[in-house]
Amino acid sequence: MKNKIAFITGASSGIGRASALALAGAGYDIIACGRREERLLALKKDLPQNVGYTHLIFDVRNRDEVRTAFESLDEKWKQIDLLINNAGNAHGLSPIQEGDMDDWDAMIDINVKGLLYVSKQIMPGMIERKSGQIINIGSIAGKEVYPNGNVYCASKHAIDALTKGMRIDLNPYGVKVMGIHPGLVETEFSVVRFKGDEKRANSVYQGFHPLQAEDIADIIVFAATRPAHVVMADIVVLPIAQANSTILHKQL
Ligand code: NDP
Ligand code: 8X3
Repeated sequence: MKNKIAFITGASSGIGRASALALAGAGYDIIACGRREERLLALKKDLPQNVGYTHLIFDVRNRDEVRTAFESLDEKWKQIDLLINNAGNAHGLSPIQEGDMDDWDAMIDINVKGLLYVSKQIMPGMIERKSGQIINIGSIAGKEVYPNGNVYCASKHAIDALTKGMRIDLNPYGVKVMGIHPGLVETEFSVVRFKGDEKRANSVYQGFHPLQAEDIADIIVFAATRPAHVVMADIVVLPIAQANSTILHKQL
């Protein structure tokens, strides 16, 4: 019997990379996506030898790049069982009246439109085969709004809404749809948010034990390995120090 195939966006770092490793460990063949090819080549070296691997380089903001990348796959690789819509990031953290419009464009285009462009390529095959699973990586920022989070929170609320919408529209075809909404996970997320300011980024994760990318990957593997009749629909996962999007018990 052939391995199942997972298509993971944002597999070059953080949650996506950890998910690729965990799903490969669970016997999935991996299609790893991102813009940084050297990272995806490094990922391949870390995967077990007994799983299939291929990678695609595209920017989720560019719908032609997304389509061309998907179409470049061999037919066998197009039979995707599991889509992890993970690529995303925050750009900036400032009051809305001071927001940078390029940052706004980036967050809406990557987090929302990118997820749609990728899903648009993969949903038809799942519908035709009447099977498949889509896991969208939202955020606690998609359940609550915190000061200065404005547009990032809006983009993640949109993912929550799209996840619910996908679950409804794909329901007749037996396609499972899930949202995972993490709190603070220690990845490159804050380096991107603070535009390369490593000191500021590191300070986000000081004074408490943040979630690790592997914690989210564990949940993904658990959700992906439930019996056929079981859908894990929605989960919020937080580090123990975090009560919600604004209350964080730090011990500095
Ligand atoms: P990372 O910055 O470590 O990873 C982000 C990934 O997204 C990278 O692999 C990056 O790949 C990819 N990506 C970013 N922009 C694009 C783009 N335009 N086109 C294609 N790929 C892109 O952060 P995380 O692992 O933390 O983030 C993953 C997801 O988890 C995001 O959706 C984030 O919002 C969400 N999340 C993160 C939390 C956290 O605290 N870290 C908490 C809640 C949710 P490359 O640069 O190679 O293109
Ligand atoms: C990432 C977590 O709290 O910085 O989505 O928005 S948070």
